[in-house]
Amino acid sequence: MEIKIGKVEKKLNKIIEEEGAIYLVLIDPDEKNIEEIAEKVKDYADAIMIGGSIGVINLDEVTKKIKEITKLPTILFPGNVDGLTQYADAVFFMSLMNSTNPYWIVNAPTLGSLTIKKFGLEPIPMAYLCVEPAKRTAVGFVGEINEIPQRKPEIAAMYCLSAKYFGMRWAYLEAGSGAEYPVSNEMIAISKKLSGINIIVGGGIRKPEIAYEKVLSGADAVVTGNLLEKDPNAVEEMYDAIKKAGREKLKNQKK
Ligand code: 1GP
Repeated sequence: MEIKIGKVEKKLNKIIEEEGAIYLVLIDPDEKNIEEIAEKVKDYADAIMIGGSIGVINLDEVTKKIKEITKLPTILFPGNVDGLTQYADAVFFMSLMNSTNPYWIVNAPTLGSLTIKKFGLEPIPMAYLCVEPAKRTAVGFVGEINEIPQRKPEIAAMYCLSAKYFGMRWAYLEAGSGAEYPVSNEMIAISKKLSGINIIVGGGIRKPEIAYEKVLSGADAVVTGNLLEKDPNAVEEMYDAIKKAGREKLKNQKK
């Protein structure tokens, strides 16, 4: 039987093809100013990710509220099996491949799989890879990671290739929410080149010029979380930088 790609993933792929990159805004359901963020980002983000590493409360209500404000696709980014709601459109079906605990690699997604089916959520298969300095952030602690060192970009690239061979269509290079520095351009470039799958980059991206560099290096998607929690207006400049870099990347590819 042929594996079908769902509506949300198709839409994201189309934007990547036409605009060179997508901008994903991560909303932590525990944040206080969710309505303000959703209102502000609705004209800029390509999709909204909903999730957090340290437990979730009111996920149903938060997701419903976001959907009332914006028509953007909502993609769950579950920190554990409790990060699922029937009110979202899709879910990153992810394996934290470089965890030291099999729970995060395969058990959590397996325990969540029946709920995903029952809720009718579109699963988007993704390798979740935690890169230095993620160990010093919540995801590194909770996910018990074997951190990929920044000076060994080929290790991240190898994981992305492995993800592709496992049939995953996306890999997320994660430096951790609030990271002091993001994933390096070199790591992004080599990961994209070796695997060819969609590369998402996030963690510690706070400036438009940094997002711009990440896209030009080969990122297909940039995620910001903290930035907009502090200043929802920052979405505009971030969006402009990502789309500008996307256009340049497409031009370079044609040369
Ligand atoms: C976390 O990569 C995301 O999973 C976002 O990180 O909060 O640092 O933008 P920031």
